[in-house]
Amino acid sequence: MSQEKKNGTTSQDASATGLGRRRFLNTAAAAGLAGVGMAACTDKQAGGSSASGAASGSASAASAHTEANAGAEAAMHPKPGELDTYYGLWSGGHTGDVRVLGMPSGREIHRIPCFVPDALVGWGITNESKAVMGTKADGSLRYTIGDTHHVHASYKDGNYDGRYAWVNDKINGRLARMRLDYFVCDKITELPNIQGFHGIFPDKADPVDPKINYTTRVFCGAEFSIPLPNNGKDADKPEAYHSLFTCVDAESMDVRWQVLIDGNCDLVATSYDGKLAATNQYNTEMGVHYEDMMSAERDACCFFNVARIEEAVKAGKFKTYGDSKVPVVDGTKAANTDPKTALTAYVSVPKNPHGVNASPDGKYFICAGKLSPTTTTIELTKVLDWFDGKLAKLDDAIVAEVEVGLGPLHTAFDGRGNAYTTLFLDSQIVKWNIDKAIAFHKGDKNAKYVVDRLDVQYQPGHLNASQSETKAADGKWLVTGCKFSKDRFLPVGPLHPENEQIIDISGEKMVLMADHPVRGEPHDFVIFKRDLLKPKQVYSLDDSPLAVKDAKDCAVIRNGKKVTVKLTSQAPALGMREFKLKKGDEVTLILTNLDKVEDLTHGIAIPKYNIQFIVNPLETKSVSFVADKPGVFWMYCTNFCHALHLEMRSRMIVEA
Ligand code: K7E
Ligand code: CUA
Ligand code: CA
Repeated sequence: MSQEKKNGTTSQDASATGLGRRRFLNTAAAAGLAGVGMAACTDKQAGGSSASGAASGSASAASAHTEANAGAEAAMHPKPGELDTYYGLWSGGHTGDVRVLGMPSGREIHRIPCFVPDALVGWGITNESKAVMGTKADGSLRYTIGDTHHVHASYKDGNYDGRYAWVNDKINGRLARMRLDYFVCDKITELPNIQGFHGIFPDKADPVDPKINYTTRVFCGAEFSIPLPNNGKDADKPEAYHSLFTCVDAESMDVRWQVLIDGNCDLVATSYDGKLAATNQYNTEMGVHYEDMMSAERDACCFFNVARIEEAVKAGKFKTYGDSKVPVVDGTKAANTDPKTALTAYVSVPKNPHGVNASPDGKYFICAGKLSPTTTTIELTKVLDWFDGKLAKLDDAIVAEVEVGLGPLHTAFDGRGNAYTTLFLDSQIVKWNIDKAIAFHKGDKNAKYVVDRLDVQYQPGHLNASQSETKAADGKWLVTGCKFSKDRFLPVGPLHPENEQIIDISGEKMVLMADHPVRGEPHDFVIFKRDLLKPKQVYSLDDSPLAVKDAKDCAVIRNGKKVTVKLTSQAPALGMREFKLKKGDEVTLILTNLDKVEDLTHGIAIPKYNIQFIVNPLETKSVSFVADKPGVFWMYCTNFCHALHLEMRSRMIVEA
């Protein structure tokens, strides 16, 4: 074993050999990055050092299915009728949705459409979903694409409380909220004056009021800097480019405030005491050009003092940009040199860090180096000490900075003091012990902080462990989202699925249990115990003011050209067998599903009118359209509901 200390970064070599795993994309990917600043990784990597505990890792994977994890094996393959023990909420990437998986089986149970229309449920077709998604003046959708990366759920007492989850849209800078009682998106907020909204994290408590021990804010990081205001005038003035860190109210989904910062935002983390939020920054150089973003050896993790920011907003110490009325406080370095009044604190972190994750004991934020082979452990009480004027040098809040392997991206936890970090370039997960990393960093060169390594297939992005981002981290399951799957599944042409790999982390060694193909392209996800959620199976008629509460209330109500059609569905018939419209009518059709039986969903399609949506038990939805095509249109139920499902239709007659 060899180790060295360089530029304040300590490193440990988990042991020799094991270049085999580099056969895959690693070499090419590393070579590609070399040109743009892998320099920080030093010559050690060439010697196959820090990242090369692989041999043992792959050996454990190969001999995976031993008696020790027979229980895990059984849990992974629930028998018919058995339920999973965990929920997983998965971002869908540029499908713009959120997926719900049962864990540890990895079975996909549901998709929650948010930013992108969904043909199954009629998301983007019904008036209710269009109101959430946002429309242009002509009633058409403002956006039809999205790119979801980070999904996180609301907290109470440091654990999920089953109220909400949130997910970002990187393309159009929007935050969506999902209700976890119905598993539907109920609000979307577009963030002003930002681009490339990437990291999000809900707070876990109020920074001031201890009674508010649950989520009331959601923090949003803007990855791309843009000229402020972005009006086409300052494209060639790099100094005009800025990035804003945004706070959204968890309940109203209004934007509360923003912070103008130096550098950019990548991923976001929040402390368990509510006092601190932070965002990793890979572009402290404020580079507008690609190469410029990799010129510095160290970037930063920017901390936000939430209470002070809100005091500044209250005191009127803010400005606004463009049409936005959102208060923007000044969090730039120049404006925050005095710790005792500072709103922000920039802890330095090596080269283009990516993920930042809060340890379940509440003590640390861990930044993954990406272009540096290190993880940086920042002690939160020390950051607070700095804000109190009790820590002379902010970077003294760094209690460990250790080598873990090539391309560290994200970190998960087992609640037993171990961290698990994805190594994108090494195609590995490294398990390392936080206390030992701290000891090693302090100078105890016998502290073996690398516990295990596991080869994954291939190039992992996110990973997460069961309950990892809560105080109840249980160290049972780890999942990693591999960005490449190459030879792992039947070939289906040029586009490969992603490979989600499920790993048993209950023992000392990680054991790879299963591969699951997933449609592109999940990023982050959370896995939590199923008893934290109590989803409802049936709506209440009172959920919609439009509800048609009785089949007798079905009617065509005319007011000039404006026509309201009130309709009910109850297996196996619709409330009206036929109804008449006139060509040119501006129609709003309201459909209530009067079946109150669990799982009895109906759908309604109107041929040639491009309309299809479903109504769940006791749910009401509406659509508006112009009856511009005369003729007979068989509206039919699309969702199999009954032996007479095929007969469940109604004639919409549009008179010429
Ligand atoms: Cu690493 Cu967008 Cu979370 Cu993807 S980000 S992996
Ligand atoms: Cu109602 Cu099918
Ligand atoms: Ca950089």
